[in-house]
Amino acid sequence: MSKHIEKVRQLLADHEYFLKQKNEQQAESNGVIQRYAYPVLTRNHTPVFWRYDLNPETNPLLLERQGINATFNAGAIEFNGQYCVVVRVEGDDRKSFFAVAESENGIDNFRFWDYPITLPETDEPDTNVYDMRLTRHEDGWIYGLFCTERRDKSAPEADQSAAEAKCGIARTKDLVNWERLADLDSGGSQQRNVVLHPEFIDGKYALYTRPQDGFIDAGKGGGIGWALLESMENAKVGAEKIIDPKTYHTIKEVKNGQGPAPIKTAEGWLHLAHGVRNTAAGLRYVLYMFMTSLEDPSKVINRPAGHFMAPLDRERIGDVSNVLFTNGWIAKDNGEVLIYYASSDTRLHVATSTVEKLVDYCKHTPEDGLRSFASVQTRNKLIDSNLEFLKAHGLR
Ligand code: M1P
Repeated sequence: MSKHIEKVRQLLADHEYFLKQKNEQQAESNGVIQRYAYPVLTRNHTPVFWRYDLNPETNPLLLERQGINATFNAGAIEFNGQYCVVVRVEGDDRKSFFAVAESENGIDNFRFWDYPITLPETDEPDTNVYDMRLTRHEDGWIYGLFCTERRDKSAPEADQSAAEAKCGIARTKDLVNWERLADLDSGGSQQRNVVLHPEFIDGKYALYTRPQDGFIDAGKGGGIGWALLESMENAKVGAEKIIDPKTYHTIKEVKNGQGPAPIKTAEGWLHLAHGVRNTAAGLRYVLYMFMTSLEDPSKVINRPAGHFMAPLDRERIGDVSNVLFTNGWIAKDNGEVLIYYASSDTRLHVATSTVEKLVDYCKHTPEDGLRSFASVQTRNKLIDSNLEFLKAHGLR
């Protein structure tokens, strides 16, 4: 027995040592964002007591019993003075669930709360739930909108992979107790990446949607949509318009989706999103930004071309390689922004920036000219102006 207790003590001590490791800024930065050397959450951050049976009678060999495969795509919120992320945790059984992890600085030493979130089900149980977007709405609730996935009932028995995606809705005041509301009724379309806007618009709730014809394929759908709703209870999408469409030969040619809820700034709403393109090696997911008008958040006012962040180095490899995905960021009172992004459906990272830099990035990065010739013209303008500057200052 004492030998077993000693082994458990060692397991806990090793884990504690690992959780206390400090993160470091990466040397390289483009000035807009600062990446960090280590992911903020990996499967190894999950508590030992989620994975091992510590009882010597039922597990004398002290083997891991219920492994965790990945910790990724996380919603984020400042809560009770802590930086909290609601993480998509995926067990070895391939089921995802939500769990809160918190950190004092948002950069390192994230710790999971003792229990994952017990998310109530609706009358039609979810097979899998993932990618929660958190919105602190002006109605006083914190909403979590997420994807609920179930088998496509119309698929033949031989097809055990056809699925249907809907937007699940839950709300909370404390991140512990969640009230589950009816799934979003979006007519015939499949929905992932649905995000609640934090303010009422004309007295209504406003959603960023992503209608698709199929589970993976956008079909005739796709693009980031906008819909106004009377209520979040029995929420139903009526009129829906696409405000940011998928576009040929761009980083969002196949599909795109709103990331976290937008951040309000003096110059407009800042949006972070993901765009997907096709390659010979499969789909490539990158992050991009845009801004919408304060008066009308469905009107895009700035469209910087191309990706804001793309998978780099070790980020490129994982369960679904070549993927960056985000559904959480936190704007601090001092203007700093913590961007939580996941790489390759495996682990969660943080990058830092500021509202000032992100607005500058959105306003001053040229739009996509949609042709190589236009891209060269845009770059030549920059080169002309820079060469003039360098000559004028005797630097060339
Ligand atoms: O595997 C990459 C991503 O694929 C999906 O994103 P989208 O809805 O745009 O297709 C989601 O399943 C997401 O969780 C995942 O990271």
